[in-house]
Amino acid sequence: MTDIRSIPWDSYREYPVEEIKERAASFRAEMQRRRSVRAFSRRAAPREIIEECLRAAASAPSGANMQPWHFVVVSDPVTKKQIRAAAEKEEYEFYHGRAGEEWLGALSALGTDYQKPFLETAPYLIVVLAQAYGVSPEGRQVKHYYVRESVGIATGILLAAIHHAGLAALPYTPTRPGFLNEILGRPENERPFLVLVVGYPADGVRVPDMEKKALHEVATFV
Ligand code: IYR
Repeated sequence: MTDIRSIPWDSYREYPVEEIKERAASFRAEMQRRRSVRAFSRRAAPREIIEECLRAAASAPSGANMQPWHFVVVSDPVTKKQIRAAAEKEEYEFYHGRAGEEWLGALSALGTDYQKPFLETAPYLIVVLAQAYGVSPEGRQVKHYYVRESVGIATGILLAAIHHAGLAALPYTPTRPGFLNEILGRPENERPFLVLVVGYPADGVRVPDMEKKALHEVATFV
């Protein structure tokens, strides 16, 4: 290895192996309780919680440590209304033709349609943007690497952090998300990745009855 500027990893803690097993199982159980919800309460949640979850997300590994992400946290009611209106316009076209039969069939178990009231009711919309390239302080383009992988990892950590904190989230993927750049005034190098809708679930919220695949279906040990 080439000589690099390095520091000892003092924050690493090795637990006894029994404790590692317990930690793995308790995190597994905690993550298995997570559900995507599509009905949110209007109840506010402290911004500090969102800030902490974003700090966790921003700790994610990324290609050449370029950290090619930006998070816009929308709580302003007027902006949320604009986002809902623009999203529903795109989704209307999606559900009335653009999706096609196979896609609509796959979605039927979720009960989704073009209406997205949660974009206004939830206290926070975290718009995750992927930076296709960076821009130096002098205005030069800086190459970013493995952007989707990096932003995907950061988003996964964000979702886990929100769930672990005790709030609900919905990863919402607008069909044609370009409207988000316009509404939020984001630059050309940033592409919307997805929107995490965050808040308390609506009272008595219900979720689709569906299951995850078993370990042997998703993993192969060689
Ligand atoms: N973006 C649309 C459609 C949609 C697509 C997938 I794949 C989903 O898992 C859920 C929805 C919508 O949000 O309604």
